Amino acid sequence: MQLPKEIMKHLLSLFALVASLFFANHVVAQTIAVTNAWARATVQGQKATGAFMTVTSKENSKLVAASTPVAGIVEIHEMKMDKDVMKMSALPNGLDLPAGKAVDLKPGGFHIMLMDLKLPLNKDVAVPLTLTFQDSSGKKSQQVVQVPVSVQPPSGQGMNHQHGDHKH
Ligand SMILES: [Cu+2]
Repeated sequence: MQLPKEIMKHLLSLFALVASLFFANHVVAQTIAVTNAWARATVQGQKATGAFMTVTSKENSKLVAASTPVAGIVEIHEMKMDKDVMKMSALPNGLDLPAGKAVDLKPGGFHIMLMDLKLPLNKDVAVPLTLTFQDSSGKKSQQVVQVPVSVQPPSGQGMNHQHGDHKH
């Protein structure tokens, strides 16, 4: 069967359009936003510290691993009360990132533990952190985040509560 040339052209451009939309959607769907990242500065001789951030995934996903050249061991930790004692432990199955939910990694809660530090983390430098995510089909992807080092949480973090009584 031979289609007229004009129809063929239209079909081809329609096909290209559908393909590009599919591709664009696919890329957007994979997007995982990492914001407010920071790592706590260390003092002389300190071999471990924590990195914190807010992670929002558009699809159900998991943070399964992290790595950085400045630390020999990097683990995803959870801190919680156990019989009145604060304890932290590695999350064996990674950190769940439910679709559309902003998951906070912060002091006293989830955090990325940097251990066996190769050098002191001085404030005002930034360290690259490679985050490995796994989607619900098991497919892994990586994202590199530049994490600024600071003594305190960056200003604004933890103060983003909405005040309903503002009248401007
Ligand atoms: Cu820890």
